[in-house]
Amino acid sequence: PAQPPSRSARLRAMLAAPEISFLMEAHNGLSARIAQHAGFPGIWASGFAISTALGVRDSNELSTKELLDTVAFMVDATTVPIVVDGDTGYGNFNNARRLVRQLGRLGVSAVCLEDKLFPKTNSFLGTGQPLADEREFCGKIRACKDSQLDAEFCVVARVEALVSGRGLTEALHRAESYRRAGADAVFIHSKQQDGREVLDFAREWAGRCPLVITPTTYHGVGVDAFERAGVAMLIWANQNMRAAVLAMRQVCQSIAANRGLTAVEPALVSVQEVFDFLDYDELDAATLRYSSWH
Ligand code: SPV
Ligand code: MG
Repeated sequence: PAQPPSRSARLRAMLAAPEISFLMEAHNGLSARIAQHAGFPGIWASGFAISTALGVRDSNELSTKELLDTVAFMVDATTVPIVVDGDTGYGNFNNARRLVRQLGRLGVSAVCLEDKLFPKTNSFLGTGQPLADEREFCGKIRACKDSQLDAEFCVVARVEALVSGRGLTEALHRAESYRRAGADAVFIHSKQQDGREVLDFAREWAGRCPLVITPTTYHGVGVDAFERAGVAMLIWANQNMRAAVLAMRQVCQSIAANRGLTAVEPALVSVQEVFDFLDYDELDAATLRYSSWH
């Protein structure tokens, strides 16, 4: 029988499709499972969200080993494609291509690399955002493409020129260089609120390769505008983590203040729901089948 398309093949098809696709942020096995269960066809393993969930800053405080350990849980918990936020690749081309091979062995479908310097800082911090040398970053993209284990694996080049105030011309120039170096898609990032520069970029880019965006600050713009502009993939980049922070803070404050659970209990999922969601029944069935084979 024909094999179903691999996760990487599905991710590649989503990028190539004429309609827009939506990726949801996840930061561990549970949030990945929740995102898939809600119907998202793919997952964004966000550096910001994974760092935050582990209680460290999105400033490359996490090691690659710690990232890979988290991503392994996310792969195990799901069947949809996962795009991993690889930041700057944790060093030079050599560190980046090793990361690509490690991600490939885990079953990850794509890595996103941004044209900044290691250690990176989150794009929404007011600090300066020094950009990588363009030729050096092109070499990093090429090294990753030359090293991937699976032909369908995608390397997404993230352009930070707009975030660092370099303007549309430089953003377009860099995006074109990264495309020529082998990037399968370009992620154009922006921290404006009106989405204008992303729409301008999309118009000028004119579909040279698939475009990826993350409307964290420009969430007020309806997704139809980006769909009409030809955006291939839209990432909801951090909302699961931010929801978790809010919910955990509220529940901790309430339990501490009330010295009891009466106020929070109605707002919690039951323990039984957690058992159901993690499919404890499967383990019962497997125990019957395997614990005494004859
Ligand atoms: C992330 O989710 O870690 C990202 C996207 O890189 S952003 O935080 O918008 O820079
Ligand atoms: Mg990130």
